[in-house]
Amino acid sequence: MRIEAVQGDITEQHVDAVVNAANTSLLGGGGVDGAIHRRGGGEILEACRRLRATDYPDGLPVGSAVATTAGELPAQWVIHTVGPTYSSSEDRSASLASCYRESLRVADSLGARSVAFPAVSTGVYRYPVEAAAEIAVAEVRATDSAVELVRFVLFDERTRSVFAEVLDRD
Ligand code: AR6
Repeated sequence: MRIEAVQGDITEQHVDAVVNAANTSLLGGGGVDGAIHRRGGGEILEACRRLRATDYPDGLPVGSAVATTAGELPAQWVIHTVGPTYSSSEDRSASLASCYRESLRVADSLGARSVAFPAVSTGVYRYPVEAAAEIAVAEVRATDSAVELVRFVLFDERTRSVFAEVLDRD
């Protein structure tokens, strides 16, 4: 598996699947989630509504992942995952690791060979970037998957350089 960190917009990635930093409702929000629904069109929201009406009446649990069409995005699928909100009093790293592991499991079930991830939980959910990058890289490396390319797509240069530094460590 090749793992890389680039600066960019996740909605523009030509990969098999892009991961959405969603919330439990699956019905949209700001940040990556807002951008994916805006650029991907209404088909993604329709698919999310169907998931809520069928498999996830109570919403998608934190640390889980589920796929929908990518609508008008260049990718084929969106894999929605729900990161934990950061807490200074409770260690939620296992939930964040689960987002990466479960997203790769869903990618495998789709036959996706290239997957782009945003820095899940580091925006609205306030997870510190350094800790989030360490969890993301360690979990992707530890996950047994047929995915050949994992691309971390980071919106700003600071976040990209933190991910690149963690990737370079060993
Ligand atoms: N491409 C790549 N990265 C982006 C993009 C983009 N188009 N837009 C923002 N980022 P966030 P979270 C970066 O807030 O912390 C939503 O309202 C951003 O700078 O998108 O998991 C959901 O509905 C940050 O580094 O996700 C949830 O309610 C990173 O992506 C909640 O926010 C993640 O920021 C999820 O919060």
